[in-house]
Amino acid sequence: MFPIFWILLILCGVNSEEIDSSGYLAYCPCMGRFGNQADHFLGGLAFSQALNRTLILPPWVEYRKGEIRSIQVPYDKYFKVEKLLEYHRVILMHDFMEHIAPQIWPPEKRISFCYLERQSLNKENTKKDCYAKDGNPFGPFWDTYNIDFVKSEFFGPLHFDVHHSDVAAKWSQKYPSSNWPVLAFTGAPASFPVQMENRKLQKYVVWSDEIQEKAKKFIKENLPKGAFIGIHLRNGIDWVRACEHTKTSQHLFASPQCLGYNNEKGDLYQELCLQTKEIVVKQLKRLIKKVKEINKSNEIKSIFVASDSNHHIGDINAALGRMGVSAHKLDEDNPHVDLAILGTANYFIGNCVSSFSAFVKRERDVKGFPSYFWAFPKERSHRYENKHDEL
Ligand code: GFB
Repeated sequence: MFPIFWILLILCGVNSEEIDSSGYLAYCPCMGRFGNQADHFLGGLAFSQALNRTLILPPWVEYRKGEIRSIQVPYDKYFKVEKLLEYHRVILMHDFMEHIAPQIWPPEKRISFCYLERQSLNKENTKKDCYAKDGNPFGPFWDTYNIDFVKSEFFGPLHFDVHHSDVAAKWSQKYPSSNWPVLAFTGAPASFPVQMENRKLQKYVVWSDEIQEKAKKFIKENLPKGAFIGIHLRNGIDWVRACEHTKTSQHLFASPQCLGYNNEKGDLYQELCLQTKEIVVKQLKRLIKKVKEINKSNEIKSIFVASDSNHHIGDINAALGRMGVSAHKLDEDNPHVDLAILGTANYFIGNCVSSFSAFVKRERDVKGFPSYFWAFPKERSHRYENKHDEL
């Protein structure tokens, strides 16, 4: 007999093939800005693949000056959905809510998942709960899709490290898709920084045509013909403050990308996080000279500078003008176009501690393009010279 559930779905106008009987996974990218969210995204993608659930693609959460509520930007504004499908089943959150949720995730079944109960911002709320919508961006995120939760589920001691344990099977045992068609997490089901095993998933995160076009247009219209170095200068006031932590920590944000996840390649130091203009100019000069020696037919003609604050265009032009190299930046503040241009540069020098730089490094690694970090390895170490000799 044809199961009544599927008859109902067809009557409701939903093709049974559209619904993934293995279930779905949603989460709020509620921590940090783009770089942090991108790290988490790779972990969330790996986790949903290990649990064999379709990943509901969260929008990117953005913050605008003067606005108290976050803005949710659909995943496909910046990246191609079809590329992700080469790795695993995914669906845009808007599409899920419009076509699938009415069938398998009605309002009374919406349960939020958190490891342990969280404290409410309202002290009068003492119930054990995830308070998944308390605060910004939590509330605005779920509100974008008119999602309210009726209950909380505390999933501890289960965790997200599917690479070093059989936890994926445990998730499936405890939360079978037949009873739990959607697992909706209060935060990303992933670690920060991204786990080493998940870095290669960057291959499936490919810029949308719109962003690629903007990047190409800028390069064509603004950079002199020839090779260019893309550099990331992270130097805003938030960063200056954050770099204070280099004095007391072994790792900060994305620093495992150069120091190694267990500090195999060294300890954290201030210059790795925040660079003087002298460090920047010196390292650029060195790279330009090296390229000149080894690749005469494609010498460096320009520097593309991406920065959250001070691009140092004047300083770089003053220092490199005599070498016939000019510095350029976007006219507008556009982090995604900055990233896309850095991803295509002939050479890249980034900030090892910044997860914004880390996005570029991963993209270039999967493409086989060369990347370097400011002040790494540490000056006066012989390894520093060797690294550049490798060019
Ligand atoms: O991306 P993100 O997590 O990287 O946050 P970090 C930094 C944000 O600053 C980016 C802007 O998402 C951009 O909005 N930004 C940084 C830039 N660099 C550029 C750039 O080159 N061009 C443009 N247009 N915008 C850490 C966070 O930032 O900063 C931590 O991971 C914490 O959570 C710390 O907030 C202070 O890893 O660099």
